[in-house]
Amino acid sequence: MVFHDTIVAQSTPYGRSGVGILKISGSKSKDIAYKILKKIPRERYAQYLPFFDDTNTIIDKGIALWFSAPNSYTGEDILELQGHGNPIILELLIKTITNIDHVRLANPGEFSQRAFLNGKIDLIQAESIMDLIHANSEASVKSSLRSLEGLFSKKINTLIQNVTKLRVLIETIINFPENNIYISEKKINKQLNNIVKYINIINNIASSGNILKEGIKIVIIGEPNSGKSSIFNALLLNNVAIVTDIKGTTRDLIHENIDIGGILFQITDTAGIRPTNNKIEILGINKTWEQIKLSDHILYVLDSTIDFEKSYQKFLNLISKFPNKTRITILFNKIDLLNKKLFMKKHYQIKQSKIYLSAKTGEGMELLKQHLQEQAIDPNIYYYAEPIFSARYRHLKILKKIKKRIQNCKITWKQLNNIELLADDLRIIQNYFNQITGCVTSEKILNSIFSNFCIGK
Ligand SMILES: Nc1nc2c(ncn2[C@@H]2O[C@H](COP(=O)(O)OP(=O)(O)OP(=O)(O)O)[C@@H](O)[C@H]2O)c(=O)[nH]1
Ligand SMILES: [Mg+2]
Repeated sequence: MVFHDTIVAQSTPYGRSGVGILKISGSKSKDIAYKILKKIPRERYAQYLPFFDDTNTIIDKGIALWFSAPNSYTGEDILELQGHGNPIILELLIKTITNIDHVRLANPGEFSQRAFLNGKIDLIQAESIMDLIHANSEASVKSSLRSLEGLFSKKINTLIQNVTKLRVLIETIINFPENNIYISEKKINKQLNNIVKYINIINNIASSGNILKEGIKIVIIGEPNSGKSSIFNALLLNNVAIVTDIKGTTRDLIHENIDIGGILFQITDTAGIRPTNNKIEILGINKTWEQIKLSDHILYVLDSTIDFEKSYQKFLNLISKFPNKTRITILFNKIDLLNKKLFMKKHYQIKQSKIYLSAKTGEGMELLKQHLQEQAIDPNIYYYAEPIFSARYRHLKILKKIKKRIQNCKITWKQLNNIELLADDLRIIQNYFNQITGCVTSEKILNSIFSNFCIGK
């Protein structure tokens, strides 16, 4: 695909930095190279050259890289200039470059859009690049990279191949009845079942990719004054939540993201759960319950100075209302106020994981972080096992639709045994797959995806 305009953008973040990179893509890249560098750099070699402005004055010196079409990221001629990260110099360079006719600043995501439209990357890979730019923890970055290598595409393609095989067989039966090809009902059912099974596997793995991007949801709950907000602040190393000795201080939910050992967590501080007539507090407690339902892991805080039997009984009463599979850890807070060893003896009957800590002195806080990390990489809990790749909600939504459609198609097939209807269903299912891989996709979807990109990508 040939684009009329040549585009330029700064790939590095704005502001002063060690290196500032400009990326140029399009048919005018050669003219730009002659103007700025007085030559076209040797292809795929890093060359140290002076950069000239409109008045032929040297404004910077740096590395220039040249990639000829079609062997470049976008499939077009690409020039990359790596100069000093000085905003004034970079702006002057951009001004010099855009003074050439049909050269303009790139829109967000336009480089990747061109790469996609020129068949250099598929839609899944394009979306992964966006994930990569926005990924905010180390593990998320790795997950996005995996998708970029096309792992998700590979799995989806295997699935498409299975659907296509079945489709081809069925279309052949319909269109060439003289060939007398026969396929048993049982065999068709088996193939449809296999497709559903494969979708389930992809869904499980893809969901873990989303967990990574969003952060594993941790909610801190417990009785008023047990020290929930203090623990929340200690985890974040920041006094985000208000702490007082007045019961019912926290009313609203407070969410913060935190990176522990490369894994992203979303931690939420909540209103203490207790019977109350205070209208605002009741609203806060309702919100706490809503958050509990959304969470992957509940941290239940107990004040160690309060009679254990009583507070543990309260905890046991609440636990029956928690969602089934949610992980629970009891945090015995304020251990700075008592003799820990004597205190721990009483807890042999506790089945849940427990940690002794003091938000005040910091004792046990590292242990808590380690614990959160360990739980997060337990494959039985978060399906965090290899291979993880990042999948957008759109993919998951389409997979859901496909699964539903296949289930319906199985029912219709069983009831009516109509091979034409089955062929129709399979065609629709294949179209859904195309929405994932981007073979057929409306311009509207495309534009909305690429407009989420950063400029310079
Ligand atoms: N000695 C000691 N005091 C603590 C500790 N953690 C919290 N406190 C004190 O306990 C009181 C309540 O702390 P908060 O963190 O506000 O408790 P909370 O559970 O968020 O309370 P609500 O928001 O009212 O539900 C404050 O006076 C804190 O200073 C601790 O580890 N040791
Ligand atoms: Mg609080």
